[in-house]
Amino acid sequence: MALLVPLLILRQMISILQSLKTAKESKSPLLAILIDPDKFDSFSASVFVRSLPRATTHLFVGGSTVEPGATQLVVAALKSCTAKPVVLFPGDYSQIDPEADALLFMSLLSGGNPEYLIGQQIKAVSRLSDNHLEVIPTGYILIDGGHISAVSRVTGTNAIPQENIDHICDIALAAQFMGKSCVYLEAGSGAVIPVNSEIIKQVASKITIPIIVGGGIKSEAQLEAAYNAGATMVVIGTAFED
Ligand code: 1GP
Repeated sequence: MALLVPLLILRQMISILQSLKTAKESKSPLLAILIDPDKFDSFSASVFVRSLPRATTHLFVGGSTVEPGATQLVVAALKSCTAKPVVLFPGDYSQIDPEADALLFMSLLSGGNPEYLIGQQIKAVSRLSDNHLEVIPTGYILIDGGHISAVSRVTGTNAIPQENIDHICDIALAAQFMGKSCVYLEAGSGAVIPVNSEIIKQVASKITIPIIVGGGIKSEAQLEAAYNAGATMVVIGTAFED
């Protein structure tokens, strides 16, 4: 018990949500590299960690569909060779692993499928009650990235066209009013077109919670454009895999 207390304090000290808030306030944006557990070789985790871009602040783990147990193997492998925070970005509740540092507890607000608005979240509860995984309430908004994304396929929902900026802003503000701690603007993994800077800018002008942006970001210019428009964190998966 005596040892547990400092561990709990340490976990609280490195709250991921707090780091998002601090990054937003100090305008020091964050970079998360997304790992798809089905494509990751856990035996090469240390090589992977050494190859990360220097600017990497967080590791995200998850995918729209993942083999049972794969997430847990990846989290364990990463935790054994890096101190970078490991954040779950799950496609469904089966990907929740208490050994990670935090969980984006997402609700897909852009689509009308109750399973991804509240169904998966209820199923997740039994995996969350007895551990200290940091749970970050996240409004997840799927925006058209120029292709049919895995999120769209799995959830059976349509992405919002990029030109519907007012609608995207309304969803983001609704997320804030509902008590979400951050908003994730998602163009979908492998998007042809990332979330437009104007969307990020408009959303950032309406809400006060941090904005995470991901999907199709491949170049330094796109990364900088997202940061300059108001993204607190950018998530890159495919470009780093490639
Ligand atoms: C997907 O936003 C993430 O959920 C990352 O997308 O793989 O296109 O970088 P990419």
